[in-house]
Amino acid sequence: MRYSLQLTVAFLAVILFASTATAYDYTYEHDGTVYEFDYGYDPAKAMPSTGGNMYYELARDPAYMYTGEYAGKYEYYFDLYTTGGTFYLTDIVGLDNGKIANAQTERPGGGTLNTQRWGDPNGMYDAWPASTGRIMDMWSKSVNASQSSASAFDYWVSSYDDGSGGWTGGGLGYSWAGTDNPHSYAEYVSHTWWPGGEGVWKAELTGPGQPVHWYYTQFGIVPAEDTIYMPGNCLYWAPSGATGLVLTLRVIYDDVIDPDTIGWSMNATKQYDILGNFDVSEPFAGDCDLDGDVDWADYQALEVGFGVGTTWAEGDFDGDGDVDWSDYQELEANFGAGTSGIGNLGSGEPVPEPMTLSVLALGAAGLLASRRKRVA
Ligand SMILES: [Ca+2]
Ligand SMILES: [Ca+2]
Ligand SMILES: [Ca+2]
Ligand SMILES: [Ca+2]
Repeated sequence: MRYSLQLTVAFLAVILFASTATAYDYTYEHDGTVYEFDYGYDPAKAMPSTGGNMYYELARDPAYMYTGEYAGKYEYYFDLYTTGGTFYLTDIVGLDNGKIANAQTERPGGGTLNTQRWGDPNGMYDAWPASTGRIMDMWSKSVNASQSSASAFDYWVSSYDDGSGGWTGGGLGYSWAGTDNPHSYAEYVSHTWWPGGEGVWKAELTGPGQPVHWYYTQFGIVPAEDTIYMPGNCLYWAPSGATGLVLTLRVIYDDVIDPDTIGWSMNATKQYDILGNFDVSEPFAGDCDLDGDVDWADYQALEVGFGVGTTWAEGDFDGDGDVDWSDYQELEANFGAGTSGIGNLGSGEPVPEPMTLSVLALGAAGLLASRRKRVA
């Protein structure tokens, strides 16, 4: 029985691998043409519908967060590439900024978060509206060397090049450690025209009707939707021909993001598409081994992890760092789901199997009792 189960799992794994292996990471359809792309730099991705001389792309497929402080949410990495063009700032538009979990909305040092002001000859910073927040996980190769302006604008905080060729971060209550940029420092291109070598300043959150940036104000741009904007002073004067990866932005979002509802631009409206595969494989609670079903093998994994496990694979489906009765109940509720076929994530109806479930319940109850005894 056990042997045949392993055989079956192995067989299904082979099928799964074979059926999902494709030559490209994702496809992009526009005006009836289907493009096939891999993640990364490719000048062919820069087209009118994606920005012309630059483009935004996911760094990789989005991921469901199984554990940790963002358990139950979704992780997206947005990359900005340039093919040699220049720009002043960029926006990602159409997200609900209230659903961005890795945003800082209060200034750790007190007071309100300053906005990304520049070109204000009178220093009337107080006249500018406060920022509604900023995203804490952002990488670019350069950083503004001017600490006075950095603190004035509240942006000396994102992950940045510390001058020694690596990443650093910190400040204002934020610790960079633990983030997971899929790129290395060496993958980013430098934009160092501006004295001090500023790169991208920060990812600031603003709401509808809040033209917080000097550029917006000068040109009468008023965002109609929630916006993440990334001013990049030197990017505007980027050396002609500079190409490659400019910045990466990590967004932890409460929901799955529909790519049709978002876009990027330089004027706070959805001008261009964001490339990438936005599909998220969200597992059944109970699917310890992430093979698309909730079955006996998953139960056994939970059994081993019961009372001691801390990860999804060990049975922590609710992401609270333990494997206990509530996790077991989630498995029980989904037991049998997905057994009709691998790759049917999200479509499987739980299959009632009273005999098996009662056995499971007895087993879990027994476990619980024995552990209570041990504690007592
Ligand atoms: Ca499973
Ligand atoms: Ca299975
Ligand atoms: Ca748990
Ligand atoms: Ca618990």
